[in-house]
Amino acid sequence: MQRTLAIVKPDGVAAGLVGEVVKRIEQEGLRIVGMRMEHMTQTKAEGFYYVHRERPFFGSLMEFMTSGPVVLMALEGDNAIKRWRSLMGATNPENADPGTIRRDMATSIERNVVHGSDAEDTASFEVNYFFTGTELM
Ligand code: 3AN
Repeated sequence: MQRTLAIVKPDGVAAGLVGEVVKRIEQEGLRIVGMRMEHMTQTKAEGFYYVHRERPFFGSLMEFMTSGPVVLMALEGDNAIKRWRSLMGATNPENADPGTIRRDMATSIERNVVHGSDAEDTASFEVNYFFTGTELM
């Protein structure tokens, strides 16, 4: 049993894609154990993407991630990290498999609709970054 963090990014929320993303998560059989909307501050976004702080796209990514509200979800299930990454598709939508969220809905490598934790240690950090124990069902 694993937990992972899912985010519908500002582009996905603005485009009205929350329902479609939630539908795909539920159809995959992943359980949503936490869910909240938040408009991230610069500080909150910088802390979340700390590992990317030296990357050339960091400033632009911060601007994008703070440009509007996101939907945060904690997902639970067997192999949840990998299953959610499979639903999402590759970071660059041009390389994402047909039928994935990013291939179907993303407009660029930056504005790619969703986020998902990529490993057990980052999943644990990311779920705890946004949810307290009592917020997880
Ligand atoms: P993923 O979200 O697939 O785990 P990461 O962790 O490598 O990808 O990147 C985090 C976020 O940074 C991506 N979701 C995307 O919004 C942005 N990003 C990654 N690579 C680039 C890039 N080359 N140019 C612009 N933005 C990028």
